[in-house]
Amino acid sequence: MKIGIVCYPTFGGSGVVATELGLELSKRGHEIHFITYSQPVRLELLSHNVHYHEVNVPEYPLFLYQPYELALSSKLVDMVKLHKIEVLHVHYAIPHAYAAYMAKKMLQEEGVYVPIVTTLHGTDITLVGSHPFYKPAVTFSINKSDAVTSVSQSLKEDTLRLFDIKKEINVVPNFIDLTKHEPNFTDCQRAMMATDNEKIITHISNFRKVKQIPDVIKIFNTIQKKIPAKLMMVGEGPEREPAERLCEKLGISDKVVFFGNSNEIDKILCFSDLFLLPSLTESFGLSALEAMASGVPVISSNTGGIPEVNEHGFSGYLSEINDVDDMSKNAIYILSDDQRLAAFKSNAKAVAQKFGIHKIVPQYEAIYEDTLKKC
Ligand code: GMT
Repeated sequence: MKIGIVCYPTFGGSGVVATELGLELSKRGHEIHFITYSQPVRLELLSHNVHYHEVNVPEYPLFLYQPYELALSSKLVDMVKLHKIEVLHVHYAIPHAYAAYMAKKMLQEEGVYVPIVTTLHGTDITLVGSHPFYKPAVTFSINKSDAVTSVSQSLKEDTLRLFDIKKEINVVPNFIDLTKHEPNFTDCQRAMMATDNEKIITHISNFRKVKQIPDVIKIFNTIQKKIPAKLMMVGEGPEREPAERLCEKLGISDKVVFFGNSNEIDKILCFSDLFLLPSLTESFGLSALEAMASGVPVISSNTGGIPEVNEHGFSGYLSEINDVDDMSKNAIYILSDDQRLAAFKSNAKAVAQKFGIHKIVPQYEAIYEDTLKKC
């Protein structure tokens, strides 16, 4: 099939999932066209069946806000016609589902039919999309999609609760290329980061409020009082600077490394002993799955889709949002006994197998085929 993929090209989970999906589909013989405003961060190699088309938004001083949706839908029309794209798969409803619907209608005027598959990722529903200023347009574009998927059962339920949705929502969980997390794939440089007696704790996110970064620091602060440890903070975002200040205030700056954004998270996860994800909400928690695939147990909040990924008492522990004391207690419990830590590590890896890329991607292929049959 010739598939157009629209996503945010940034380090966010939705862009990562869209990019990994496109790359896997290309390996399975499909022709993939990424259509977005810059080259997706995990899209390193373009090839004969992986293409990238940039959406340009010309600046005009009259506009306080440049009309990205308009530029995107025009680009979609042009690319569908030029490359004979058969299906458009848009990741993150805002504004992609809306722009894709407009493109579809414009194409119909010219006798070209292209079905739209919309994947809901989380904040497009739980935080941004349900805002009254966006809600009618988000509801409309979800209902007008030819197929709708959500990355967890929890996100499906949130969508049905928050919006008046007439369309069937298929749950297609996020996935992971397990081979990239195999020890022999990664050159593990643990000795560079910590001594043998220190445990390595990791957090990866876009450092937004929803990630509860102060909780990450507080949990680590409690851990390091009992167990020699280092904290790896990976990612960029508005909460990074306050986090650095909090570390200074607590006198733990020498034990915390801020990496910024990284394309090599497997290299950081390979030497990690524990992953912290105390988010306020999380439709899935792709970073937790990436950690688990590397054999890193997860201490997380019990929110959204996280319990569909992190199995309480097996691959890690779940605590109520903001319950820093419980999360610290669970972390110390796992880390304080090497045999127990080894068992949690192997459990985490075992759970991650359920989300292997080869199990999940065929589900998307079946959805594309189904939408094509109906047209
Ligand atoms: O986590 C973020 O804030 C980024 C966001 C995104 O849209 O890129 O992530 C969402 O989609 C990911 C991929 O499906 C999920 O793993 C994340 O849980 C979800 N984030 C939230 O729901 C907060």
